[in-house]
Amino acid sequence: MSRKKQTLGEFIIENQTSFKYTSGELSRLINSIRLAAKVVNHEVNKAGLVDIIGAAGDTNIQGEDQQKLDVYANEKFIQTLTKRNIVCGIASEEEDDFIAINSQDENNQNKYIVLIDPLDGSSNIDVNVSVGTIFSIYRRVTPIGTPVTLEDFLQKGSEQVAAGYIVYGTSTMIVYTTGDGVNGFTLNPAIGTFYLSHPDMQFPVDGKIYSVNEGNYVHFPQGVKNYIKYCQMEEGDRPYTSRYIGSLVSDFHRNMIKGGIYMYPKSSKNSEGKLRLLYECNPMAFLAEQANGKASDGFTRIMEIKPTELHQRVPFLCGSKNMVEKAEEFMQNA
Ligand code: AHM
Ligand code: MG
Repeated sequence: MSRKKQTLGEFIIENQTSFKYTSGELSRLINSIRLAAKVVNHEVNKAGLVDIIGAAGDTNIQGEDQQKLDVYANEKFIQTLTKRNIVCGIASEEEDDFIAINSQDENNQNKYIVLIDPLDGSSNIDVNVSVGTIFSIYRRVTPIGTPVTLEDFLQKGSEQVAAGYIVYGTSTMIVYTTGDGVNGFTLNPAIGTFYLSHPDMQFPVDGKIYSVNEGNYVHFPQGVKNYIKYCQMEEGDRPYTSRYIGSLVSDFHRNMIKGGIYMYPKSSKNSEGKLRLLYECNPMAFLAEQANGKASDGFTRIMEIKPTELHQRVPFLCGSKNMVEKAEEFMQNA
């Protein structure tokens, strides 16, 4: 007889007490992300119908302006996170500055900070390719009941209390960690429930997939070029397979399941790379480490980098441990 699958809601309640700051608030926070994910998923799934029901910039039947999906996702996550009296500050890829939530109110006991990329890889939407949401959660460092400051957001990735992503793919999934391994939940769209489908996810220690935008090859540092050539060389279990979707979440997700490395190095065009430390690299690095993988900028562990700006970019290598270590070796010896 098949065992009943656990829902995300049941999993959150069951695991609440194993979390070191157990107060139920983090569980409520994850729950609010679950809710926003469903709403955004519904909208993302309709993206192909824009020609029929109206493109962004059009006016809908109620006379409201239609929004671009990344703007829509941003609003939905912010609205949902703001309502619950748990979060005191939000930073988003879509907002220049952080948003302080009721932080002038002395009675406000909210202690969590959320950093979010509401719809990453959004250029893929127009062509029906999967996109994702990435989130990262911290406890504030300034006193509760005072206004949040930039200092609350510029914490090292190693201080994260939870992180995860939603992948809007052939199935929609939430994958997250609270520092006790990584679990993945798949949405059953017929009933709007996420089920635990991928318990205790782990990167294979070795892999055979490398994911990088090779269009930038000539602009990459020599160490990265050397590593790419190593991946392509006919020797042992190589050449590796090249797979690049151009949606960080999807490339990461596939590599975690199959074994692989994702790279967005710096280049002569982008001196710091492209990806943002606080809401793209740190949460993925936390997930990677919790899944027995690794993340670095080629020289330093991502989660040890002390951020100096909200929208800071860093070079990013992430994936199966042995592959990341090999790439680091090439970069450090070039
Ligand atoms: P975005 O935040 O503007 O969507 O950019 C992030 C995305 C990642 O998901 C993806 O891996 C990368 O940018 C692709 O960049 P490129 O097209 O330069 O290869
Ligand atoms: Mg992004």
